Parts: sequence; C-alpha cells; structure tokens
Amino acid sequence: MILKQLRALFSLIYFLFFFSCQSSEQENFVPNVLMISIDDLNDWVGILKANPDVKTPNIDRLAKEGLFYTNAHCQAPICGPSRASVLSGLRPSSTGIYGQIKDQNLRKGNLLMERVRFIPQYFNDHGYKTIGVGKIFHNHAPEGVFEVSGGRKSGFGPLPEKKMNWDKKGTSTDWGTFPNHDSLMHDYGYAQWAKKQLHLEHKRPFFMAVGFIRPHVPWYTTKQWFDLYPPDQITLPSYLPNDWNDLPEIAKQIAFKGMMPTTEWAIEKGQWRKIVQAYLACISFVDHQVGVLLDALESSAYKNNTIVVLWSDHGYELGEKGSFGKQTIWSESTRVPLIFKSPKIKKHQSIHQAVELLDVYPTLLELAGLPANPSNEGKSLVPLLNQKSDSTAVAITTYGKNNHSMINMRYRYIQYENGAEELYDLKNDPEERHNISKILALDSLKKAMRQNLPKTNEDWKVHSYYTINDYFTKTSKQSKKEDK
Ligand SMILES: [Ca+2]
Ligand SMILES: [Ca+2]
Repeated sequence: MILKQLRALFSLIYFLFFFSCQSSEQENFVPNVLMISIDDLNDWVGILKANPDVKTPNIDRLAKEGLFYTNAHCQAPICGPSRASVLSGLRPSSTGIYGQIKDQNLRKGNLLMERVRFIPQYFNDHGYKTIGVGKIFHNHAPEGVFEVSGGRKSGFGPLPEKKMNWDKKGTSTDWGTFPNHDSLMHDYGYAQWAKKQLHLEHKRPFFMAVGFIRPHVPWYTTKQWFDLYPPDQITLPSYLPNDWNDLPEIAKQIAFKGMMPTTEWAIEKGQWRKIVQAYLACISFVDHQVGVLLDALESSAYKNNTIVVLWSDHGYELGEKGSFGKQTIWSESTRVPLIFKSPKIKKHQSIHQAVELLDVYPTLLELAGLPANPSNEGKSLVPLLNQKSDSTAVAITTYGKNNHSMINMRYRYIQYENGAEELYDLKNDPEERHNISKILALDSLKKAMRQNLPKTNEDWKVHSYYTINDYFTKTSKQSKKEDK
C-alpha cells in the first residue's frame, strides 16, 4: 500500500517537473506512444520481402515513415511467454514463464515478476495516461495496468456454427470466409475503439496499446480479403520432405504439433493453397485495421508527437517444416516484423543486425526520453541507428527450460537441454535445411555462439503451462492443475 502511494507521489512529482521544464523549453519533446501488437504474424509483410504475394500497404507505410528491422526475433515462439517477456523486459529463462499463462497469474508465486513494472506501468509511473484494448498480454492485461481499458472479447471469434475444414481438438485452427462483414470481427472493434481514443483530448501524454488477434487461428475473415489472393496465383512456401532426417531426437519431440495439419496432408487434400490464402487474407485484413489506426493518428492532434511501435509476438510456419503452426525454434516461428516510428527517427531506414522483442521496452524508454529501467534485460536499439551492424549480435528464442535457439547475421545455432545441437549457415542455407552442427571445423564457431546462452535457466513456473505438445505435458498437467 505504502509502495503504491509512494509510486503515485513519485509519478505526480515527475509529471509536474516534466511539464514545468517543458513550458520553459518548447523543444522539450513529450511524445505519446502508440504500441500496436499483432498476433501470430510471421515475416510475411511487404517490406520484409519474405513472401512475394502478401499485401500489407499500411504496415509498409508505417515502416517507410520510420525504421524497420529485418532480423527481429521473439523470445518465445508462442503467445503467452512471448508477451510476458516483451512487456516485462525479462527473458523466459529468467522468469520461468515458458508456456501459456493467464494475465492474473503473471506475478503469482514469481518473485522476479512480483517486482517488475510492465511497460505501460513504467510509463504511468512517469506521468503517462495508459490506454489499452485487445490482446496485449495473453488475454488482455492484468488488472489495473491500463487506466482506460477497452477490454478484449474472449476467444478468437466470431465463429461459424461448425468448423469448415479442420476439426481437431486442442486448436482453433480452421480456414474459410466468415463472417460476411468486417464489422463483426473483433479486431474491427479494437481499431474503432482506439480511433475514438486518438480523437479525444488527453491532458497527459498517453501510452496506448492496441492488440490485434488476426492472423491468429482460426483463419476466418471476410471474402474481400480472400479475393486479394486467388489460390492458383499463390506462391507456396518451400518444403523439403526429408528435412527432419538430420535433426536430433529432442528437436523432433519439441517441434511436434499433433493437433495441426501436416504439410503432407495439406498437399494430398489440395488444401495447402487454401490455407496460405486464408493466412494471407487475415494478414491483409489486420493490415487494414492498422491503417485505420494510422489514419486516425494522422488526423489527430497527436500526429507530430507520437512514437509508434509495431510488433508481432512470434512467427508462424505455413508448411515449410512439415506442418502449420508456431511452437518451433526455427526462423519461420521466431522472425517477426518490428517497426518504430518516431519524430526523432529519420524516415525509411532498415537495420539488419539481429535484434530481440526484449529490446522494445528499453528502446521505447530512450525514444520517449524516460530514464532507463535497470531491470530490463534487453538493450535500447536507438544507438544502432548510428553505428555499423554487429554481425555477431544474437537474438535468442527459448522454448521450454534450457532449449535455446539463437541467430546472428550469418548463423542459427540451437542447443537443447540435453546438449543436442543444430547449426545452420544462413548465407548458403537461408531456409535452415542442412544441420551442420556435427562438422568439427565449426566447433570454435559454436563455442563462440554458446557464450551468448543465458546464464540462468529458471525452473518452469507452476502457472505457466503447455497443453499442446507431449514433450511438455508433464509440466503442463501439474501447472494446469495449480492454475484452477
Ligand atoms: Ca501469438
Ligand atoms: Ca534438415
């Protein structure tokens, strides 16, 4: 209680100080922040050139007005732990949050998380009004994180009466044109709610978070978006049938997604093009909602003093590695769009050094001119604007305890909890097909990359669980029981 009062007092003092300085120094920059998070969007956005067909004019527009990273990766290849990491500024290996977790359990029994200030709270501590709508954390947000909340509708609806193409338990996966009007989509509502907020007068600088749920499954959206991608004109991703032959056993267990379609099934049933079409349609739909926000900002009083950041919580496989889904630690599941726009950033820049979503928190603080938060494990990306890319800098993705995958500008290196490894030379093998970890001459390279492994590997936290992969089932069952 006392801590809360102290925080409020500190917040007020900071606010008064900030604004008294500002009135005397007009050039003092007091930016608002608009944070847009997208669910399950891989690197299929126009500017990243990873898919030749995708149409994302609005995300591309934002990237051209700012700065985008071509080699940005998530800290966990699944929603809950990735978002917990972004918003807390801490690695999964530090918090023990490796699996899904309910917003209200983020801090429960977790000493490290109990002390953490999530990004919106940190801005709030420094005088900002916090506003949020949609999927920001795994559900919406823990109680009290946003002063003004537009909430989130539960689930990933709207849903048709029955599934259209895929009916396996344990996943919402399905695809098809539904509903018949965009206004029935949850994301439409989130964009409209945020648009209204952007046109209100805010007496303090704001931190606004808008979390869209497409292209998360089910891949339902309206027909107009499907029509952008005639199936016979789609370029299918590449696929190598025997790709798993050079993987260690543990890699196969961890990457197994029993409830998802396999690539072989999709080919045999003639569904691959339809799945890709549906995923692309959902991307263009959500891109349009991003456009609604950008237009609203552009026509608002906050046009020239608002930082915009856009990220997706992890990537997605569309058949490249034998199935569809996230939950693997290869680039299809780890690479994400990451874009910053700020009045302080020169337009139309791209950076190729490997960076992490963990860097979002400290980067926003530096762009907004707030003091760094010493508990952040990421680093501000602002200095990168003025220096040469470091080809050895790595981005680390963690899946379960002590399974780490890292990428720099040339290699991907994976080390599993039992010591098994994978290594890919991205210059000659950008699709990560040929595991060269057993080549003796590369031992020193592996050793150098291993130096980047996190020093701590926390045990799984009881409220963080998986229910979708047998390899993690034991932990999941225990955690899920505790969760109830
Ligand atoms: Ca997600
Ligand atoms: Ca392979």
